[in-house]
This record gives sequence, C-alpha cells and structure tokens, in this order.
Amino acid sequence: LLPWPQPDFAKFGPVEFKPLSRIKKISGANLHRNWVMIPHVTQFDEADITELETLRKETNESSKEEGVKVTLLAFLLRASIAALKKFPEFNASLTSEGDEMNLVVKNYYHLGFAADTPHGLVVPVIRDVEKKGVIAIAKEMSDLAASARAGKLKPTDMQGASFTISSLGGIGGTAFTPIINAPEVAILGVSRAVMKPVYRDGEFVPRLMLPLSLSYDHRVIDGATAARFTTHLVEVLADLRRVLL
Ligand code: CAO
Repeated sequence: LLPWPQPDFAKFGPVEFKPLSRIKKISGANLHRNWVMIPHVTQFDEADITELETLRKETNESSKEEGVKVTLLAFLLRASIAALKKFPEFNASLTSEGDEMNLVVKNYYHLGFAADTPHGLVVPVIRDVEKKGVIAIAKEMSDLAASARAGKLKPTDMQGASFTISSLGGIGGTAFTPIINAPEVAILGVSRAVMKPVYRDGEFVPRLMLPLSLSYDHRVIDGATAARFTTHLVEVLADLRRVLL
C-alpha cells in the first residue's frame, strides 16, 4: 500500500488539531481490522411495521406505571431471535487452527446494540434476549445506554455478543452498510421508518416501512441465505405472532 498522505494542511487554510478519544482509537482499530479482513456484503430490505408500531404505542400506554419507554429497537432485538434461530449460521463465529476453519454456532442469544456516546461508538450487550420480554429488554437497553453515555460501562457489559443491531432510525437516513463486529458474522442496520404508499389488493395503502441493512460475512453466509434471513425477519416484524412459532 502507498504511505498515508501527510500534506501540510495549514498551507491551504486555517486548521485545528484534535486528538481522537480513547474510545475512537479502540473502536477505530477494530473497525479497520473488520473492514479489511471480512468480505462484507449488505442485503437491503423493508419491513412493514405499521401493526408493530400500533402495538408499541399500546404497550407504552399500558405499561406507563413501570416508567419504561418500549422502543422500536427493543422489539427488533426480540424479533431478530426468530430469524437467528431459523438461520443459526448468523449466530456464529469463525475460528481457525492452522489450515482448519470451524464455525462455532452459539446456543445462546446475547445481542449487542450500537450506542452513540459523546466519546464515540460503544456496543453494550443484552444477554439471553430470547428469555426476555420487550419491556425487560427496553429497560435493560435504556440502563446500558445511560451507562454508556456516562462512560460507566464495564468491559463485561460489552463482551460475548453473538449478533449486533445498529439503529440510526432515530436520527434519519434510508440505508447504510454497517461493519460487522468481529468475531460475529453479521450485523443488522436499521434506518428511519417512513409512511409509504404500498400497492395491495389493487390499491395503494399507507404503510409504515422500516429499512433494514444486513451486512454479513460472505465466507460464512451465502447471498441466498442472507436474503432468506431478511425475508423471514420482514415477515416476523409484519406479524409478531410469528415470534411464537
Ligand atoms: N424509524 C423511525 N423513528 C425511529 C426509529 C426508526 N427506525 N427508531 C427510533 N425512532 C424514533 C423513536 O420513535 C423516538 O421518537 P420519539 O422521541 O418521538 O418517541 C426517537 O426516534 C428516539 O428513539 P428511541 O428513544 O427509541 O431511541 P433509539 O432506539 O433510536 O436509540 C440508541 C437508542 C441507544 C440506539 C441511540 O441512543 C443511539 O445511540 N443511536 C445511534 C447508534 C449508532 O451510532 N449506530 C451506528 C453505529 S455505526 O457507526
């Protein structure tokens, strides 16, 4: 590779130097390794979450006393378990010993979620998501996100994830290509849900559509399997009763 260009920027105009935060240095090195070493592909899809959003609002109304805001991300974490169970190679890691490569398929579901903090990106982990309801997940997520923003996460709060969700939906955007959080093999990116006209039974109807961007390690997952994974997730999000199947 060519050496990194190091021009004298001050020659072109006024500049300031700002050191990178500790978190940015650590996450930057990890992101760089993952970007370079993992052959990423991103599969895009859209889920109709009109009914899910109604359910979320009703849940928030009925669980007011518990003082927890049930977020869309809490539902997404819970719903993604159905897809991870159906396609276990997404809940796995690659290991190598000499020439031998193995896939370690995990029988636990610890899910990371990307959290933006003033110091940079961190990924707290919620353990055993399949055993928890959305209200419990929302509470744990809110506590972990608060610790993350206060810079109080413990190393163990960020270890052991088997799959990660990165949601930029509260901010905006239509799609993005998330970088896999190694040694995981896939990450689900979520963008902003918007009302769209959807053609159904001969007419356009307004539906709330959620954009999904699933990046996966192509050494482990084939494109067809990734398309089946997002298709299944889209079906689950459109009809959460499928979580029970
Ligand atoms: N579509 C539309 N609206 C959405 C949405 C989506 N996909 N996701 C959230 N929203 C809305 C919510 O409804 C909420 O609106 P109200 O304030 O009117 O209720 C608002 O956005 C905030 O959402 P929220 O409280 O549910 O929080 P969140 O789940 O979006 O985010 C957390 C929580 C911790 C993920 C967030 O604080 C964060 O850090 N996001 C950034 C993650 C990130 O940086 N990812 C990129 C990593 S790669 O660099």
